[in-house]
Amino acid sequence: MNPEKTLVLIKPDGVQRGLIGEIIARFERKGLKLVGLKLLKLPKDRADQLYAPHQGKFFYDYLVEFMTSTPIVAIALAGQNAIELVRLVNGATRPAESQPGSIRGDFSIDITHNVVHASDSPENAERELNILFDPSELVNYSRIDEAILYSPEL
Ligand code: 3AN
Repeated sequence: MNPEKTLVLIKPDGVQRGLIGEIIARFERKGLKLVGLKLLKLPKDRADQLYAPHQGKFFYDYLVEFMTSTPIVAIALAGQNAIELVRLVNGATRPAESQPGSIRGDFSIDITHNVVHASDSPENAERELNILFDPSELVNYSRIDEAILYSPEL
């Protein structure tokens, strides 16, 4: 068992296109547990922190402008290997590589307006969760289906 927490953002295009329920349902059905959830307009300073690793790249200014343009949804998810699994559910960054069946593969055609963001490593998951959530906003609980979702520790 490798229990992890990770951050997903439903980007402004996902919210504007009415995809919030569809996207959250996919993570729930996978067996990932919602441990934090909020709708917000991302302040510019937090967008800068979130995308600090991309500062200086040609797409940076537009990415920050887009992410702060209209509301987003921030989701904290927990589960076994959550970081890697969430990125599979989201699909690849490049539109030509995101498989049908993934969120990006099913709902997007553009590399910036690509509906969702997710943390890509344990270090970034911790860093990004701290940017979007106060620790008091994350909840600890058991889901009733955990006993059947996971095999026992052997
Ligand atoms: P991912 O979101 O799949 O982890 P990253 O971390 O490489 O991808 O990039 C973060 C975001 O920056 C992407 N979701 C996308 O919105 C934007 N981005 C990345 N590469 C490009 C690019 N070549 N042109 C425009 N936007 C890009």
